[in-house]
Amino acid sequence: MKVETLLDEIIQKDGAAHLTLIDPDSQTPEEAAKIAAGAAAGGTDAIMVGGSLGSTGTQLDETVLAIKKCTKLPAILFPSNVAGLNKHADAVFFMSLLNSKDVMFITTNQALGAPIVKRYDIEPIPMAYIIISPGGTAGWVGDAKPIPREKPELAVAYALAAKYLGMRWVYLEAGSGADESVPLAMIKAVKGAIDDTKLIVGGGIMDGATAKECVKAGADAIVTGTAIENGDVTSKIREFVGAIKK
Ligand code: 1GP
Repeated sequence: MKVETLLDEIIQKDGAAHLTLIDPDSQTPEEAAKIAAGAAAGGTDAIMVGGSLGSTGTQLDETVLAIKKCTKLPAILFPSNVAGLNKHADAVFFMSLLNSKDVMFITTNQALGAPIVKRYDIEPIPMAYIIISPGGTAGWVGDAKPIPREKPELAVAYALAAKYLGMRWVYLEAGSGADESVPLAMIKAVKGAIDDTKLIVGGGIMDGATAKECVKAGADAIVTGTAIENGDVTSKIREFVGAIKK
């Protein structure tokens, strides 16, 4: 089954999906595999692999392979540029950073990457990536003009543009480790506008209660990474999964 179909079905059945983000630059491939296995035991739906810095080459390759060895969950690439592609993954969020000021992150990396995605035969999932203030490293590296937190209408405008361009997924990103996650009013306004286009929310979601609020506001999927960096991965993921699923 296609990864996108699987995610669609999970969202339909459970009300929301949980995605665990693993940055290959943050630990060894063996440690990444342990995190993935722990997250799988906690009930996460897929493993996203990527990061803004250093998620390339051998480190990425060995991390994806190690994750694939220890879990049956789909591994979805979350690349910051063309170097974040890898042939061992199941799918790639084929994303455009719509509010970047640099065409590299809007269409150039996509053009450079598209033939590679085809050659590797990994499933592209079309996604708009929209950086919300503060935006973190992703915002800085991607040369974004982060959307001010009190301007949901700007996020709506970008998300609607994504929908009209045919993208089936929209990701509102506050930045990894952000002090505050994407504002609930913004999530609500965006989901109200894009309707059946899937909405992913990530950045700064540190507990189940916050994840639940994001889903109640309209998020179809929640991404967490930082929250599982210390402590017991399985119980933390269980907290998120228990909070967001029907
Ligand atoms: C970053 O949205 C993701 O791209 C996850 O953010 O690390 O804050 O969970 P956190």
